[in-house]
Amino acid sequence: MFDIIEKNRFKLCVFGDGGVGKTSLSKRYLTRVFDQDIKMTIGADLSVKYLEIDDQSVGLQIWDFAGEDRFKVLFPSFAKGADGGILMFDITRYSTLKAFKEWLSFFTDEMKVSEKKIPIIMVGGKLDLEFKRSVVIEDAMALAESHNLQGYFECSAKTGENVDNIFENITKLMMTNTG
Ligand code: G3D
Ligand code: MG
Repeated sequence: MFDIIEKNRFKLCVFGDGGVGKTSLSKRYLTRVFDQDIKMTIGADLSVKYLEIDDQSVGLQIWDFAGEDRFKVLFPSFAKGADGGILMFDITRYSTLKAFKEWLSFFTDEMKVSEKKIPIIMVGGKLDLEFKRSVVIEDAMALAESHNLQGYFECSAKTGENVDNIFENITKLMMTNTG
């Protein structure tokens, strides 16, 4: 990260119900995974990705929330100082979409504390399991729009479909947001 200027370093939080594919998505995208001990300490996996966007070097710190109820008490420290969010659900499990509102309000409550307005996008995972889809795409998109989220994507960590695109999009949104 040495030659990456401060304004191009971002904290990106990935959150949503357990089992929706957060860790698989992050792993699929990442080059480097930090020590597992961090997971024990903060209930999240933390990793770093470097990328080039519009001729600028960017350092992405990706925080992957453990998501289990016993870790929810740690959510504020997870969300603190975030520059962007990926709110994830599983297109094959409708219950994970229903949990959307709760996750979003957890996260935005933390953002209110710091009075920071940041981009959040919604991501439906496990697109390779289209035949098991239980969430209608139009419903999910409408939900994202009605909550003023800045994008809607679906992806598969298994096939890699749309994975890079998602991280590039949220990174560009964060860059625009900070100017
Ligand atoms: P989480 O971090 O949100 O809790 P994980 O979710 O990334 O741990 O994934 C939970 C389970 O879903 C895992 O299966 C994982 O392999 C599977 N999964 C994640 N992403 C995809 C995907 O894109 N397609 C398919 N088909 N499966 C996916 P297990 O069986 O290990 O529980
Ligand atoms: Mg996980």
